[in-house]
Amino acid sequence: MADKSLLKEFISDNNPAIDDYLSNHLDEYVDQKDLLDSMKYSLMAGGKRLRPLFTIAVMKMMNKKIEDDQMKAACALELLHTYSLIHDDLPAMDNDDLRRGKPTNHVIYGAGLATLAGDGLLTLAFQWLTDNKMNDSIKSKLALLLSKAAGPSGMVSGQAKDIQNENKKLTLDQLKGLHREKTGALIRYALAAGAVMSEVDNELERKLDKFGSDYGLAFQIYDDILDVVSNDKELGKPVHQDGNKNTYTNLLGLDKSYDYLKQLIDDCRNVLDDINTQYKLDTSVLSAFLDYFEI
Ligand code: GRG
Repeated sequence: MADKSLLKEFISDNNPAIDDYLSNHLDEYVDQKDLLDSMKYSLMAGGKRLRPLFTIAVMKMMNKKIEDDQMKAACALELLHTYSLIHDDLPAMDNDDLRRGKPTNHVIYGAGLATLAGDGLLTLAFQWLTDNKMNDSIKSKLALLLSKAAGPSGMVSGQAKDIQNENKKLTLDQLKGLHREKTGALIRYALAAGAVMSEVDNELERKLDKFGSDYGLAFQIYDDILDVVSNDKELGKPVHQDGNKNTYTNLLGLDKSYDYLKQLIDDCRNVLDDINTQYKLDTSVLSAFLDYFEI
């Protein structure tokens, strides 16, 4: 198993500030109490904060200070990510009763308020990105990138493909395309947001984008693998996942899914080596994010 200490240290150094920002600032923006409770319930339900952590990691690599405005922009993505999970769990979508071991938003607040909590978080994300004192060029770049990543050319498109292709067998390329949009686009954006706020040059922006893109795909494959492996562990015998679901493990089998994951992790490491050599930047924290994958 990889040594996760640097990743753990980075998380424990930065998650409290992310959690504080989210929990202390939401109230200012939400007028209706039940809506606020519902938004806060999912926002503070124990997410890993992976996406804002990535934005912060890039900025720290570039030796940029994370002031209040940058924290607000980094946390905007966590608002948007939380919306996607609330909507994904709704009866009309995955109809899940549990997330992170707790009842899902609609189980507590009802589908109507849960839908609105998601809508509120999505909209507020763009307010937090733009209602701050960063310069206009940075703000408009962030808003454009996030709208592309989250909207109908990104996550929403991936989710639509997922729903429309249930019970149909996709090719590997189709599955990759779906997951690059559904899961990968926000992770890719998280890196891009750090690059934009650090005002890096175009070449470095492209390299970080390649890292984000490969990491996003790896994250989804790992999620698919964990679904199978953790079921095996819990029940002490192999469990056949719903074979109709479009997952890497269903399409490639477990061994080939692991191989593909390893290949993507290698690709990510190569990008970081390249950044380290060319820009003399300390990529150790970004590299530590790869230790999330226990392979
Ligand atoms: C409803 C428009 C719309 C989109 C939903 C992201 C998504 C699209 C659905 C989630 C499905 C899912 C569980 C995918 C697996 C990978 C993934 C995105 C897991 C959740 O992200 P984490 O692990 O969540 O970062 P935490 O709980 O840490 O915040």
